[in-house]
Amino acid sequence: MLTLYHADTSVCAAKVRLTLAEKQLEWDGRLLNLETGDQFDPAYMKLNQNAVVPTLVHDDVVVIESTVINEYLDEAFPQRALRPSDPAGRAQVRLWTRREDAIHYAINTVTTATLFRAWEQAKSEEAREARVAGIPDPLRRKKWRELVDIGMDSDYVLEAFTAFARLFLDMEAVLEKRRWLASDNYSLADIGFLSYLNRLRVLQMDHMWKESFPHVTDWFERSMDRPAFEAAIGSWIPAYKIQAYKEVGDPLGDSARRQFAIALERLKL
Ligand SMILES: N[C@@H](CCC(=O)N[C@@H](CS)C(=O)NCC(=O)O)C(=O)O
Repeated sequence: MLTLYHADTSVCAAKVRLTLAEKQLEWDGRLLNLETGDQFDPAYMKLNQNAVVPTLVHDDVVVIESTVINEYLDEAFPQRALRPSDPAGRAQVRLWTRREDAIHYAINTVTTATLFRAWEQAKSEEAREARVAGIPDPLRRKKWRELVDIGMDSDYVLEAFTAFARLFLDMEAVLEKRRWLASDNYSLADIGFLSYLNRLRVLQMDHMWKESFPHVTDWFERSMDRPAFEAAIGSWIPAYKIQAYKEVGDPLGDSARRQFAIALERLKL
């Protein structure tokens, strides 16, 4: 029996839902509301001491960390394999998936500078302070405060856009030569980035690849065409959140383009 603790728009939970969908596995979901703090419930924190989703429970085995969960699923359920069978191919998958944490951090930056910032600004000063005081890690607290204060102009955003620029440059170079990131077959490497790019898309920031990286654009379209995309990502994002991402993203188009151009320039130097 597979149980996934997840959240509707969580990008890392979506990565695991993609793997479950691609492998056509049956699973039970426990949906957490991250905005009201379900992740801090002591019973949940016994499963995942980091107070984040996703967490997978497979019979009596508890697995945390989305990248590790995906690899676990592919090993525990070898049918519809999502990794090549040869060591060289698997090394390619790992080279991509080990970058997911950096991209996760960057997506968290952009979501905080846009949607979370808008939500925080609608709150009273006291409620905003209470939210920031509730972040246990001082580095995350500092980042949250700066992004809520200055949004897209923060250096955290430039750092995030630099991570995206580096990723798209590398993806483009590989996708010129083969159909998918790790080989000619779809794999955990592709799954690892799809929900992150989709977050940028709903924030109206897909110009980052559409205007400069044709192979990444084609990869993203082919990935979205797979039935797993709708099952694992599209159908989980509530309409009001799609609308909210668009409303905050639209007016930020120019500053996003400007930051991305600076990031690309930086990498060419
Ligand atoms: N490295 C972890 C990251 C987990 C993570 O940050 N999850 C986010 C959602 S994508 C979360 O639960 N956030 C809740 C919070 O920060 O309070 C993984 O890949 O599983």
